[in-house]
Amino acid sequence: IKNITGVIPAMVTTFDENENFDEARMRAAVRFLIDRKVHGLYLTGSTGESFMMSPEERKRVVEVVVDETAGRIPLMAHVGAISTKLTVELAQHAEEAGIDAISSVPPFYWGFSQDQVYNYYSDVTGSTSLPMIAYNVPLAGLFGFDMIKRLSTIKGLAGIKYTATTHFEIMRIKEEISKDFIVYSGADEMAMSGLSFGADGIIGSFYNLIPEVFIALDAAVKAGDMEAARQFQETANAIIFFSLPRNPIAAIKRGMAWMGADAGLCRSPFGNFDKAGEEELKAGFRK
Ligand code: HMN
Repeated sequence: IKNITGVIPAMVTTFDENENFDEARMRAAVRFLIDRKVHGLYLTGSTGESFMMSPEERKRVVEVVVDETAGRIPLMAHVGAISTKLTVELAQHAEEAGIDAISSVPPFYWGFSQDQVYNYYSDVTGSTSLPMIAYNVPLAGLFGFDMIKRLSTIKGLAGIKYTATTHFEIMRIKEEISKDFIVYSGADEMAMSGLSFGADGIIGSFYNLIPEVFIALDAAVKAGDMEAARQFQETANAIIFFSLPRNPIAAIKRGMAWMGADAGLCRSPFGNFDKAGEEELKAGFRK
């Protein structure tokens, strides 16, 4: 896991016109991202629309991406589901398929107790020999620092994907838990902040679309060139904030299509762009 750092797209899942998983488009998207020098891929997360997919479909996506990647870059698979049993099944499948690390949101919807969440991570992490990256994201319920600390005591729980915006905690994790506890910053519009507060890498949706801007940003932060980093962030944020109110996952997929990797469509109820919407999007991105 030590070598999974840098810019990691939370990869989109490609669906066809009938909302079925489109394997050929997925393979093309993997090649597109590897050609653009991303440092790894994060599969079947929120951006991958995983909560709208069956377990069999999620497994198939993992298998296809492992096959197409052929070991060229490291792969993480988000295996989160509400029940421990299903998550363990997906985690063990990911390990057999050849994934390098697993990740999971906490069980959500019923408002599980801290002990239940802890037990979930402990059981899932113990079910494979892969490192686990816990996922701190407002949509599934943020952990809070004490819970992060508690989760870090689980053997094999190697780090956290931190999609909260309270970045002082990234620094605190490195200081009070361990500098070896891995942190991936998850808010693309704050990538510079996450990296400069000590994150080991960044995982997010927009790295499917404009990875080179973030690869340059990451390099600038590492070189201590904060002015250059700020400019890259500003460029990226124009695209991010134009997309956010307009169905961002579908927008990312359309943008990839214009660049030669048709990442297909989104599943309902997300919806997609009609011709006029796509033209407006294109014009907005050009600006
Ligand atoms: C994933 O699991 O697919 C992600 O990595 C999600 C990622 O962290 C995104 N956050 C959410 O979707 C809540 C961000 O990339 C986000 O889309 C971006 O920062 C724009 O706000």
